[in-house]
Amino acid sequence: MERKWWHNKTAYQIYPKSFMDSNGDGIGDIKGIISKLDYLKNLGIDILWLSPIYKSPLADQGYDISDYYDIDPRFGTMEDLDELIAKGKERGIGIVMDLVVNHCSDEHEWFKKACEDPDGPYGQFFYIVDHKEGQPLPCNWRSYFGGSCWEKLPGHDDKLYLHSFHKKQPDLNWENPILRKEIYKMINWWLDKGIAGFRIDAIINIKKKLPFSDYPVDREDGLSSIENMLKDATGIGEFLGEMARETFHKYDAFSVGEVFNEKDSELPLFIGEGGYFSSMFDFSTTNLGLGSEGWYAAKEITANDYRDAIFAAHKRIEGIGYLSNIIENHDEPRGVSRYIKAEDLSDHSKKALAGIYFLLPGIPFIYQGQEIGMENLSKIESLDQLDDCANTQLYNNAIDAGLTEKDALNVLKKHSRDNARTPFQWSAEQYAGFSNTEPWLLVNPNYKTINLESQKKDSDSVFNFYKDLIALRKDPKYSDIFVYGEFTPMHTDIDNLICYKRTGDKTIIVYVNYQSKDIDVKLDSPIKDVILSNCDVISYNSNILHLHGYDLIVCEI
Ligand code: TEU
Ligand code: CA
Repeated sequence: MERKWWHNKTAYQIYPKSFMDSNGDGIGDIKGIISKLDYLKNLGIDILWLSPIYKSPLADQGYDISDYYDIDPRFGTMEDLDELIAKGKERGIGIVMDLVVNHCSDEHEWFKKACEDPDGPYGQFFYIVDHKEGQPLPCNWRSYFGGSCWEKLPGHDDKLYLHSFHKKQPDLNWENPILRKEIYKMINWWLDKGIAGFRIDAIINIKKKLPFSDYPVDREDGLSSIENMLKDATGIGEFLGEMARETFHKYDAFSVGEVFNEKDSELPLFIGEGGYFSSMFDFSTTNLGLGSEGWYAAKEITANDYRDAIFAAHKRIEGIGYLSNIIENHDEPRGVSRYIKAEDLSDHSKKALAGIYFLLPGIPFIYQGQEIGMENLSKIESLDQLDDCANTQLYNNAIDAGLTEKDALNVLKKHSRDNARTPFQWSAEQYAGFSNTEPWLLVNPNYKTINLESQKKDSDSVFNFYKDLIALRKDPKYSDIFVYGEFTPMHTDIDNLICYKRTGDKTIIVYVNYQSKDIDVKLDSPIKDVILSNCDVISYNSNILHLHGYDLIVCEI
């Protein structure tokens, strides 16, 4: 596989609104990010992905863009961003922007013009259909945020427009080559500004199965998940290939797709040599336990479920391309709260989870606060405490299924995206050192015990363990093995043991006892050296390794 500049990098995702507030308005901003560049450099970060900071009404926290060429004043100015790009470069940190082009905001110029003249050129930028009151809708697809994906076109009672997400996020019509050209022009404008690339939002949604048709109803609301239609949509490669050729490939830019439901046969085209994207995220664990009813009915995840999912994901792309590995992001609950049993949650088990994903093949992404072990909110008393537009569906689904209000709030406690959007916990000071005024979203009350300040000087902290993991991946003795080495799942017959081998000019085995009880593992070969672990005491002899609960041992054999 041709070596690319991004292969041996460590990436970090910032949710700007919650990272650092520099001007005391309770909202994170670009100057706040600039003030933390040395922190990120010291941590060992090479690629910095910013969730959207473009002009937006923030109906979906910036994933509803009203001007692709301007920065929302709540986050700062274009000059601030130019400064961030330049100062990032001085530190060897490339800025990756969020490319949100399945939809724009209903406050975007294009949509306003479409409403003025639905039959004119801008009307063709969207999916706008004629519709008479009382007639059936063009199709029964459910928006990702609940309810029908059809909404009346403002000012036109006889027309509807399509929105896969929020009704303030009208879908752009990628079947229109003029629209696509506008998108490519915008992408290249940003790449000319010197950003390192893009994370590409919800991109699998740009190709619909047309003409519009109903899919099997899968819930009480009489609608059908959009994902049922996506399974039938073919031909997305025409758009993705054209976009890559017209943009990313011309700049050797890093591009990572937020791709769900891609087909096995498409993988080489998606992330293979010269593929549509440099990489795509491994989402193999994010929907574990989820059925068609919704999150209120999700099953608990076992260690074997988690292991089998990530192992299958990596075997599936073996020899094809690169995955970008995560345990969380701005759409997910905190990884340590999602993938570690509540009764087992500790710094020890948080480090075990970190080691499992971090030493896999591919590019590790750290989401802001993950490096200090930030957790879900421990209590949610009412919906008003939260903000995310996706909470309503989560909550209503549970209530409609007969759960009590208390249990429905519990579903939010486990699955609301706001769990990942509470302000970064810098210190035990007021508002966790994020701002000197009340932040836009509540600070997790555990900030007094979980914060960066208290961990920086503690060599045993989660933070310093992440530093050790990043340093290990960059260590010239081992880097090639972790970046390009073979990946071999091991002992998949042993319950709750997550074990894999990485092979290059040396052989490294990662052992994780992902449960609270101790186990003994028969060694495949004598241990030459323990190169990283989360435990104080390691007991092994020439053929047995003893693992306490949540012990992680990385050894050279
Ligand atoms: O998320 C995309 C997304 O959430 C769907 O593709 C996903 O399958 C669905 O939500 C079920 O989990 C991106 C952004 O990351 C998210 O924050 C935005 O809300 C969304 O797109 C719309 O831009
Ligand atoms: Ca601010």
